[in-house]
Amino acid sequence: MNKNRHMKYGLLIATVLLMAGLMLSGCRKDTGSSGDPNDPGNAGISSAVGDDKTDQSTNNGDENREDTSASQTEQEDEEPVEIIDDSYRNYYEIFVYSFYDSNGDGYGDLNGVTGKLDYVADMGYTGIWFMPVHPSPTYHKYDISDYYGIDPKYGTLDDMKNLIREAHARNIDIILDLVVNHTSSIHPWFREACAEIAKNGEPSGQYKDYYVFKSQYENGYTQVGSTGWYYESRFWSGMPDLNLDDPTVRDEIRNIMKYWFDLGVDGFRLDACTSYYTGDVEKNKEFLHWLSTTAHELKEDCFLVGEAWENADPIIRDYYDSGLDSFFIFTAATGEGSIVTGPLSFSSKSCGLKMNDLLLRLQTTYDIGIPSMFLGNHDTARPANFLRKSMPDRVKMGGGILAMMPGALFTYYGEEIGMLGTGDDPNKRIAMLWDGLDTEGYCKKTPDGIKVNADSYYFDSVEKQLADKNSILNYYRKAMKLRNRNPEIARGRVEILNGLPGVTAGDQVSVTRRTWNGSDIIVVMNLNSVDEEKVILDRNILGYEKKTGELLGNTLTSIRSDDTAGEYVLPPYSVIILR
Ligand SMILES: [Ca+2]
Ligand SMILES: [Ca+2]
Repeated sequence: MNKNRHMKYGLLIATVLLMAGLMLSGCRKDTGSSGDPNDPGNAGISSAVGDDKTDQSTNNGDENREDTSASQTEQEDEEPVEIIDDSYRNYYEIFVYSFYDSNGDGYGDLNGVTGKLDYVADMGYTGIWFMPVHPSPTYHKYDISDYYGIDPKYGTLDDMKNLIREAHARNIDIILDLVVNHTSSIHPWFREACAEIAKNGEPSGQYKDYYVFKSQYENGYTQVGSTGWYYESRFWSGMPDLNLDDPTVRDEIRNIMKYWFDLGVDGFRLDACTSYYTGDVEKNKEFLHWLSTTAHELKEDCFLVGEAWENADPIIRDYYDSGLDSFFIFTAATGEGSIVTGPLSFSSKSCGLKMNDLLLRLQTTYDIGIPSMFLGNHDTARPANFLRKSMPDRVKMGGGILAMMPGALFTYYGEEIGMLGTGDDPNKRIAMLWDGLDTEGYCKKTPDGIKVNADSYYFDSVEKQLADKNSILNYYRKAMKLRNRNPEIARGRVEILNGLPGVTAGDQVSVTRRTWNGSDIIVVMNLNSVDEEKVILDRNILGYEKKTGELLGNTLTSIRSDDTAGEYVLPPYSVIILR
């Protein structure tokens, strides 16, 4: 192992023992085995789910040759893992509103999150990104009316302080959404500025330069009452754009960051950072540079990640010149992104090579910063939608690919149980299914009052999936822990091994070396959705000892491995780590 000086011990032994007990509680029917006949994913492609009608013998006919190290790997999964105190973390994105209701008023709240921190930690997450928690007139709270407060539905400032303390005690960093492209239209700054215009017929007073007022209508502007003035409001009238050129506004933003850093917050996710100056990349970069410099002066090791929703790699690459720690890699995420169209493509016969292409492109393109990898978030369709709910192994492999990516990783709450959500935003933000629709903690007040019922959840609850070894949840849990146990994955240089001497592997298989801090591992991924793949890796040439970890899309299959001969037979959608 490496000798990183900043390592700390992570997990709670009690939780580990509890989980070990749950894992042994038996194999239940696969949570996703009820295939959807209407799903096009079922046409022509055999989904390798653990359903009775799926013949596992085609993948793995010989139970006797089952890998004897499998039980050993399972034990290793449960061992406490050292969490490195840096920004290459597994972040879990939480929408507090829909997460866990601790006081029964129907809304999720901060104390509900605190009560679930053991769950978050046990899943292998080492950071949380909170969507806005501040007072706001909307359910989603992306229009903030007080940057220093906590929305009363979510709790109090003391609840937040307690949550931060409890999270840090579990080695979980906290990052907050920093929404400074705009405020709410009910923010006192904006109300005061508008009152001055109504009174004096033109912008005046203390807040006249906080927003962008014009005396002529332009696209993206809204009229101030019945005056002859208009304010910039790129998203909608309830979100007036701040004037980020104004030094006083910058002072306000600095004060907001300082306030939350002083309370223990570890960083920020920067909302809508390409809209700071609409259509002006250079000015956006200048502001991001200021923001980054200011934040790191306040807290040297803070983590800032920008939401630059761009579909072209060169533009995001360009944004890294601002010096910001990280940006979300939208080009890899969603149903149209390069993860789904590359290594998870149905039509390609070289998904392994496509995985390698993606890894190399990330490395050369984002060498100067941390790529923040994700599949979906609160603004996109959920991964179980675009990876196809009828193919749970593919849904799992999406998480497996994420877990094998360099950089920081983000999972949107509910993704780990395959929750669905597409179309209008509220559908993408429904309540976490802990147990049932009437059990403790379920958030009954739905976003914007949309109708949610049992059909809104295709896969089982957290409770049921915890007890099912073959569930999406237990796959994610194992994937996150594998990532934590092998820090080379998030932080290491990638070297493609396919085609090199000593490597025999088909094009559906990705074989890469990851090197970091004087230590290296080999990651082998079978991205063939239907067939097993045999891989031969010469130990003398490649310099590894043995298989130390694995991820199976279907736990009813198994990996056949012979470390001495360097021969491994990987079932569809499986991953092994050699060290
Ligand atoms: Ca509540
Ligand atoms: Ca703006």
